[in-house]
Amino acid sequence: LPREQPYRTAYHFQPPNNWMNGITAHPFLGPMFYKGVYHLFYQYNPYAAVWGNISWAHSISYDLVDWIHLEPAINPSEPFDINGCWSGSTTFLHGGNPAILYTGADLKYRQFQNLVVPKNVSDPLLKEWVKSPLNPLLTPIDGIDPNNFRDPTTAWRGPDEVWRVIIGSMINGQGMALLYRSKDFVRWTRSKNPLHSSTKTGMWECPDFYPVSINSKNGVDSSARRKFTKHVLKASFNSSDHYILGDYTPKRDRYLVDTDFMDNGLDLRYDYGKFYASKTFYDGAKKRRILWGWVTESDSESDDIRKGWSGLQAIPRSIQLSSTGRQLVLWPIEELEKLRTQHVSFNDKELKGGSVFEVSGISAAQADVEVSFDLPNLDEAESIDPNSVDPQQLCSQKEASVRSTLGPFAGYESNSFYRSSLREGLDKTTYGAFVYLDHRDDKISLRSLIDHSIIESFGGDGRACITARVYPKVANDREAHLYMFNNGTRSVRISSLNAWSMKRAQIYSLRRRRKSP
Ligand code: DQQ
Repeated sequence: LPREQPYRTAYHFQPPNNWMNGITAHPFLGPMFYKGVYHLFYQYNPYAAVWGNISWAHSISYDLVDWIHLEPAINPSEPFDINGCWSGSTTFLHGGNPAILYTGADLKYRQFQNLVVPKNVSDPLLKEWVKSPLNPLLTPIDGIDPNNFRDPTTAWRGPDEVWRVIIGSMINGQGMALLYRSKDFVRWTRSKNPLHSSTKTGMWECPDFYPVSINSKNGVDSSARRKFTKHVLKASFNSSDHYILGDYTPKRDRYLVDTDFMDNGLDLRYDYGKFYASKTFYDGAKKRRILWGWVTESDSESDDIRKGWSGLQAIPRSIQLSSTGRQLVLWPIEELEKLRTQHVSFNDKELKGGSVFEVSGISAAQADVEVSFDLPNLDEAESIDPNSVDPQQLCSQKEASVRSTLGPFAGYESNSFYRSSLREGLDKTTYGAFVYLDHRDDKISLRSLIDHSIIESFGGDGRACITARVYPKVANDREAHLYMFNNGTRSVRISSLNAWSMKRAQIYSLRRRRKSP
């Protein structure tokens, strides 16, 4: 990494420069290609490292690890999108051709839903897209707030062959997913009732709605009609991606939820750290559902302008329903493991109370670390009522250095965590989450992906994830170290530790640099 760019990542997705935000369309695997190509579209400002001039940048990959940046697929050009081509999604129509529905903003930031289709479906890279002459397809009428009407999902087809799509909104202070139906993907009718709404949230951005299998690891296509599924509804609000589970019957588009958004003591989130405006897609080649999420910077806007870029994508995660059926489990896609290189490992090591030791032999600033602990006798642990305690607040009050009998022994941390706090003007929020354990569990595990200025952690085999940004002042690159610590008074036992240095992903750009308009 160039010395002047210590915070650029080595294996996370980021454009060559400028501003990036949420995934606009889900990436998809082109079914008409000889070799499958993953397409990723994301919100991008081609001119600066701040939000504005939003267009749909386009990158392609064969494995979701190495990327080629192409020219943006959709740019503002018409009255209904002149202020930005915002979030949307791709859907495969009959015959397998993709179509995109996206939100356009006009001069007053009023929002409209528009359609684009590939100019040439036989181009495997789908470089050029054309806006439908019928745009805008949906306008904010009949009580819809024109400034809160955006982010259409991937559409799905019911047994009646009618398409459904939901759009994020807020009406009378209630966050909701407006539901529309269409026979031809062009003329859409609003359903009398939203698919779901909440009095406890504000505007829902980037909703997502999809089936997950019960008792199977396989992902499910949004339009598939399978019996043993639950439906996930995700909405982005309060700077987090929250989800609920329920049963969906397409006949009357009824969605009966198991628990609701912001229910007491149960706030299910994809990630309890920095992770927003995410989107899933079904990868038919590997029969899995994959999640992409946007990770913002924690430094200031002037820092972003100085470094010339802002925003990362988290490593794509596969999504499954947990064996309990009560939550999702998320895990980095297996393809990432091809970047693993130098490896250190050991088993069964006692970590005495108050001790710390260094794990050496890997590059700590660019690493994949898996550790599991024997679950200690919990009779001696302090007990907490999850219904009345907010884990993030608890972790903010009691930092890792506060000693108790058992722990905190949360494993390890990169030196960059500490040193990052030397810099001024950063958002240094502490995150925290509960990990739900099963009475059969005899271990507790943590995997972390460390990549210069980002750390993604997966607790309990993906039952609770936390993503954070770090901007080390001193502990950059080779100066970063990895430590295991136990700040409790009792010993804990590391059942196994595996850590790898990570290679850089191969990123090529076929994109022109642009000057301001
Ligand atoms: N940002 C987009 C919107 C979306 C929000 C505009 C998510 O479409 O609601 O860039 O960050």
